[in-house]
Amino acid sequence: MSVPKVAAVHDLSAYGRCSLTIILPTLAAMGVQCCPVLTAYLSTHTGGFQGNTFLDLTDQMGPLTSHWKRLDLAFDGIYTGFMGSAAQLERTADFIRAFQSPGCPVIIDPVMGDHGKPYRTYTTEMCQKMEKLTALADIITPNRTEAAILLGVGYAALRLDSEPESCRWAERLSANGIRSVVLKGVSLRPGRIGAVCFDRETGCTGFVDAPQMPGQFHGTGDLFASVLTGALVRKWSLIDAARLAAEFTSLCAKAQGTPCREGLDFEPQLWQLGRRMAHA
Ligand code: PXL
Repeated sequence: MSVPKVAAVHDLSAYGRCSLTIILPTLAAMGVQCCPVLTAYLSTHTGGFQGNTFLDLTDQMGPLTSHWKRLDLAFDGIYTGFMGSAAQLERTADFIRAFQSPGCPVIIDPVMGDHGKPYRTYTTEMCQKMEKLTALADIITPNRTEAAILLGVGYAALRLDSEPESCRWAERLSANGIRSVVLKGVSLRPGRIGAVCFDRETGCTGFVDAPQMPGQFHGTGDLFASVLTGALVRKWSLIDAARLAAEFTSLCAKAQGTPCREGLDFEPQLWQLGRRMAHA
């Protein structure tokens, strides 16, 4: 089997695990090649550290897209996440339009916020453009905050503690069934956390969960979406990919125990992900 390739439109934050410092090793452990489309280079991520540097690489994205088109490159998946500016969202849409093809799922993690609030760098314009960008997605992976922003409903109204209600939100996010949805942060039982999945291929909703560790761990959303992406391009079904993502994220949080802004110590656990892929 040839190694599947994922074009990952993300930033590189040098310290504090998130985005590419999670995506590159995770996809590699799953037997997937990651081709980064670098949006920005930061000294740290923006959550929990103050005064980070931000080298904006938006101007590189157009020339990179043209060069890859001239080379006639093709990908088995496109995966996008955190955005640094409104212009970056436009270039990302151009990139997706240039490389989207049948058999190349576009996975958009609409990173915008958490705990009911947008991240401090996200403007209203960026949130509106993110909502437009999700129209290009085959699969979206919002958390509760992002789902509320995408649907234009209040955070408090979007409860994810009952199965029928969670399923209804996931279906609404599918935009009439045209895209699949993995809605994260669903907790139907105390001590468990997971996601409700709407699969546009089958029209069915399903639920996955795993033990929930107390506290907030930075970068769990990126780890979850990376594992999901890796499994999808290795041709796992949506529900199996989401289950693996929930279980592996939980396993890493359990192994670490102490939440911190440096993110999950996921590296020592990657061999387990490799083993799951090898035995699938
Ligand atoms: O985890 C998402 C993410 C990615 N990249 C940067 C971030 C964040 C979340 O805060 O700050 C730079």
